[in-house]
Amino acid sequence: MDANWVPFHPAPKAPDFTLPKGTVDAHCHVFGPAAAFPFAPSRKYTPCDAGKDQLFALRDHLGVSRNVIVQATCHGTDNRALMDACRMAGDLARGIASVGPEVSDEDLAEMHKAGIRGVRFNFVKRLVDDTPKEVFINIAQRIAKLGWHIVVYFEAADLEALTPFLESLPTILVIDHMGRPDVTNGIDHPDFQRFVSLMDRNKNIWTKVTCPERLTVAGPPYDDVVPHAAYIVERFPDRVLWGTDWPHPNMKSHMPDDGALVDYIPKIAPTPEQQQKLLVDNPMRLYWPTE
Ligand code: 0GY
Repeated sequence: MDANWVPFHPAPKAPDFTLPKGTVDAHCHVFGPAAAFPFAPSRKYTPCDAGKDQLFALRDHLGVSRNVIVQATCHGTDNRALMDACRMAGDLARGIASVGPEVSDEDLAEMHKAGIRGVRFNFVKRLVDDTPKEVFINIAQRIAKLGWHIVVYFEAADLEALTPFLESLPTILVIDHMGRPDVTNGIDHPDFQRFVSLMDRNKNIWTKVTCPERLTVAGPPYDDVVPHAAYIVERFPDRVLWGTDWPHPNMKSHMPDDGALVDYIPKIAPTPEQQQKLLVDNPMRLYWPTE
């Protein structure tokens, strides 16, 4: 583990907010454990172990029913820890993988069987080396045939340049953490409104109203992020997802209490209708569709 690595909260509080039955944590990760699932040589950080058993214990502690586990960059394109977690959870987890151009159709079929339902395209320079757009386009065309979708992670400054590429992709896109707005700019700022208008124009684009702990400048309880997230939930109630982001990779300023992250939900989704869509109906439609 990196010398300055901050491990996840050892004992999150019991949430005061009672999650609706069937809540999905639609953004979380597993790290290793490294003895069973070594980290990738190409990784930009080496985290603490944070395996499936700890994730499932957190799920039960918070009152969450299901997880969508997103491949973390410390595992590169080796999806074994992710697939193992999905298999062990049975129908209670789905996964988002990272794949390279070398992935075979057999690999993809195996992933589908394990519960993988999408791939993540990452543009955050401190996390990954550049991938040529043609590689992403080729992967997108292949996974579209499986009915999968694409999770996209980028920084707000990259949105303008990425927009034509994003709008050319053939599947549902789920954008991580509202495109990482600078919350010191208000919701009327052109950068945030650029993100809003991308979602307005493209009904296939969804977003996760996640990671107030990353976007905050003020710190817990993250009230400076509420206006942005509440705006997105109100405007796009059918295309938003929530998640913890456990075990919170690369958090340096502080480590959030996952129970407090649950208590933040009613601030951004104040009505029971919004909560039901954000926490249950939307992720179920995307990850557990009734065939
Ligand atoms: C997140 C955010 C981060 C890391 C990763 O895969 C990852 O390593 O996603 C980050 O450092 O901002 O969504 O977990």
